[in-house]
Amino acid sequence: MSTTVRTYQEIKIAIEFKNFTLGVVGLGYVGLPLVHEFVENNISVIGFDISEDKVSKLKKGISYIQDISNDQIKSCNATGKFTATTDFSELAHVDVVSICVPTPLRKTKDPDMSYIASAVNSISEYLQPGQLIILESTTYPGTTEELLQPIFEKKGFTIGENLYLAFSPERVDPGNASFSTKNTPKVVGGVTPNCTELACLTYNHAIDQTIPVSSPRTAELVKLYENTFRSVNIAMANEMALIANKLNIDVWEMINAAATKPFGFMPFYPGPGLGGHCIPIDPSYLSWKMKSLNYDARFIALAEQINTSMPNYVVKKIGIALNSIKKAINGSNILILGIAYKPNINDVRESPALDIIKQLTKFGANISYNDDFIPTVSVTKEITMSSINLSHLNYNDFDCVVIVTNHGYYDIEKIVSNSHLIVDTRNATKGISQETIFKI
Ligand code: SAJ
Repeated sequence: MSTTVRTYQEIKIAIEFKNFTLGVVGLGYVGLPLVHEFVENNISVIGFDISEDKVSKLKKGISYIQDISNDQIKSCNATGKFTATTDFSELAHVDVVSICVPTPLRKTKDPDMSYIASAVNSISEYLQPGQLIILESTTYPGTTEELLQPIFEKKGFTIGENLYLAFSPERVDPGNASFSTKNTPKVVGGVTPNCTELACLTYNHAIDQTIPVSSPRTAELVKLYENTFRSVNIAMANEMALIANKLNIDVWEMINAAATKPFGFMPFYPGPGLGGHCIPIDPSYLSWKMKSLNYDARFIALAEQINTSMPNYVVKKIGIALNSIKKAINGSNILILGIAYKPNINDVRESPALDIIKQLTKFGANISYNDDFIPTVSVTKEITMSSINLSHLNYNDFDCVVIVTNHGYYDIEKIVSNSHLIVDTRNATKGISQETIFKI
């Protein structure tokens, strides 16, 4: 970090020639891969996090992120180009700051901006002339210009003259073997054209393609549109399941046939509900912002209503299945297979499996689960459960087996041939028609 006030051209040249230090605030599933990509490209990085535990793990070469290995952390450390710290005063010594902190929802479904606020307050305390600040956290359109910019201007800075500010949405998909931070195009929207240019020059060192747009709010909306697109289309697929059920049609067969259309169609599939820390959350940031502008984002609300109703629908289907053998949910032994929010990952956040377990428990069922990715789970403050190892269970000990998340390790044939009843929420039993199988 230079101490003299540099001109825009000097800053631009420094970034172009990798003569800069990047600060990454928030060393989670977004920040840590970003650190790795820049250090891999021989750029000095200081990683900032409030968690002492995360920082000490990184110093020891230990990764806590699925997509970054211990060896990758060790090699970052070995370059001497990476340090992790909880000391935010070090922000005074970086040229570019990337903010990668969580943006969850409060219980009231309003955006929880506390992580961004805390990061921005720390950054504003150590602001230096010529720094470039880039917000990556998913947030409502307007955050960069309405929340961050005024804070920095109050410190006496003029954006685009002696401080640079942009938004660039994170597009990290944990566990995605094809798309990484490096090869996923990076949308960048600066407050001024030179903010955009500096941010693109920065990312061009570590990411294959940057996509400049005209403003931070455009970039903020790009991210929300991407994930609202998924939420709405998944809701449409879920409603198709309800419609197909009424029409006595196999919704999976119908969607797979529709998916043969080589143009103008993109298949989404019904499921037990919408899990994860992105898709159920991000659209609410947009609808919240639009409410403040007296606009009702109806598609978002309708999608949320349908997606959140799916766990109820699954429980109803379980009731119908048990009823077919003259049993009630109350008192039945039910095995849930897969509680992570999607197959082959270890994330249970917002998982619909938790809602299904809660409802079945309320109706008096005895619940067990298997999920080798999730050894234990707190379903509620009162209910904590542990996964049963498949080798320790007999499927026919249960009145009903429910496939909620079809992890790759399940032997579907074995499950079908050894279960009294199966409720399949993922078409895991595709191609097997048996009257003991109830699909959503
Ligand atoms: N789901 C369905 N039906 C579908 C697809 C998904 O019910 O057809 C369910 C999943 O089971 C899960 C939830 O929706 O519970 C979300 O699934 P997802 O495939 O959207 O996966 P996520 O939540 O990991 O979304 C992330 C997002 N990545 C970022 O925000 C950077 C999303 O934008 C990606 O498109 C998605 O990964 C992806 O494509 O894998």
